[in-house]
Order: sequence, then C-alpha cells, then structure tokens
Amino acid sequence: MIIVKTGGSAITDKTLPFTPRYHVIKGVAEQVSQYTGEVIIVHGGGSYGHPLAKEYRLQRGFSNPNQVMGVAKTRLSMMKLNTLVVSALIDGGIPAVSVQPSASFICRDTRISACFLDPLRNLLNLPAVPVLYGDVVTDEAMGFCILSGDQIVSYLASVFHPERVIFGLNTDGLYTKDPIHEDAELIQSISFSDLATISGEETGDVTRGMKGKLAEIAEMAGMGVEVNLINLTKKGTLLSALRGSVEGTIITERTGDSPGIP
Ligand code: IP8
Repeated sequence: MIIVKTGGSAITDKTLPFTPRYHVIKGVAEQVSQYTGEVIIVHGGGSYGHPLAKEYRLQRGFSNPNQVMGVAKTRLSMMKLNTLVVSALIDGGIPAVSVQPSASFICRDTRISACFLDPLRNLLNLPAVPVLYGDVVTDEAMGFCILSGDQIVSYLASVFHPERVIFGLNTDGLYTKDPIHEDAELIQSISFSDLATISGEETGDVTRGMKGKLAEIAEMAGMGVEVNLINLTKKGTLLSALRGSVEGTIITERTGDSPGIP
C-alpha cells in the first residue's frame, strides 16, 4: 500500500479563497489511474479550509457559540473541495470513494483519540480508493479541533503499515532552510532522526505549514515506512514516485550520516 497526501497548497491556490487548481487535481487523477497498486488518498484544506478555520479560530477549540457556524461552514467547504477531488478521480477511471474524517475520527487535545476504520478497510478490500481530507472534527477536551490531513496520514500509516507515504507539495521537497532564501538547498535524502535538524517554516496555516508537516512525519519514525516529498505541480512526479523513482526528498529510517544533505 501507498498513502498519498495531496497538499492543500498544491491542489488549491492559497492566495485566493475557495480556488482549486484544476490542472493539478486532474494531474493527480491521471497519474493515480496509471498505478495499479493499493492506494489511500488524503488531501489538505488549502484555501477551502485554512481561511475559514482561522476566521472562526477553530484550531483552539470551543470558546464562543459563534464558532459553531464556523465549524459548519468549514466542514461544508472541505466537502466541496473533496467533491472536486473525488469527481476528478472518478473521471480518471479511479473508483474513488469519499471517507468523511469528521464521521470517523475523534480527537482529544487535537490528537486522534478514537476512530472507526472498518468502512475504510472494507473499501480497500473491494478494492476502492478511499479519499480522506483534513477536517474539523469533534474533540473530547476542546469541543472541536482541526484535524490535519498530515495527522490522518501518520495515523493511517501506524494502522496500515504502508510501504511508502508520498506527500505532494508545491515545492520540490524539503530544503535546508525556507526556500525563500537563496542559499536554501534541496535535501535529497535524510533520516527520520536527522529531521529535527531542519527548521520547517510556519506558513500561517492553522496546522502550522511545513513545521506541522515535519512533526507529523517524525511520528512515522520507527514504523518502517519510507516518506517521499515531491512537487505535485510538476508533471509526472507522482506517477514516478508511485513507481519508486522519487524526484524530491526521501526520508527513511537510515541512521548515521545523511549524505543527501548538501
Ligand atoms: O491542510 C487542514 O488540513 P491540512 C484542514 O492537511 C482544515 O493541514 C479544515 C483547515
């Protein structure tokens, strides 16, 4: 099995609210349709999730009854983006089936504390391609919280032990520092233990951008899963990665020196 996370910054234009990048979503569908192995897809929120979550301060949980309308609007918005993604996958000939995270996961203090994954398991057995997404879910301590697609991915990795997890970004992979700096260099390979030396930037997302992503990736250490970071906005990178040829960053259990860090 391979779990693919399609990042919200790649599949939406984050500078404009509620703006999908249709060509990237269609590209994902075209590439996944050419891969015959078992896949779970999880997508991020991008401009369908983060602006609303921020407006209603959903990431800190319940403090005000007015936020409940924000919960409703954010869920609806994520369902709209999910419908676009699932429709493109179906148009590409993939039996993609939406799995609503807010109906299958519960959090406690923003971390997944309970879930019901039998429907997802049954879908895999059919075999269908389950499609999940970052969502606003109920939280036993905080009322509600934002559950990032990245946390869903690391949780599913701990349950299903995929051989690989692929994160599709709008940059080429992991850099030695924020790629806005000219001397930032792309890291081709790094171990989970060396990840802590990389200071991922916070992009203003409610789920903390690359910093949050790196924290979730670190959760996968010791699971024996290889993590790949690729640029989803570049043609063919997803299919290559699905087939084992990664143009981007490879994160593995390997310890010791990291020759991939320039
Ligand atoms: O983009 C966030 O998911 P992410 C989802 O995977 C919402 O961090 C609702 C903001």
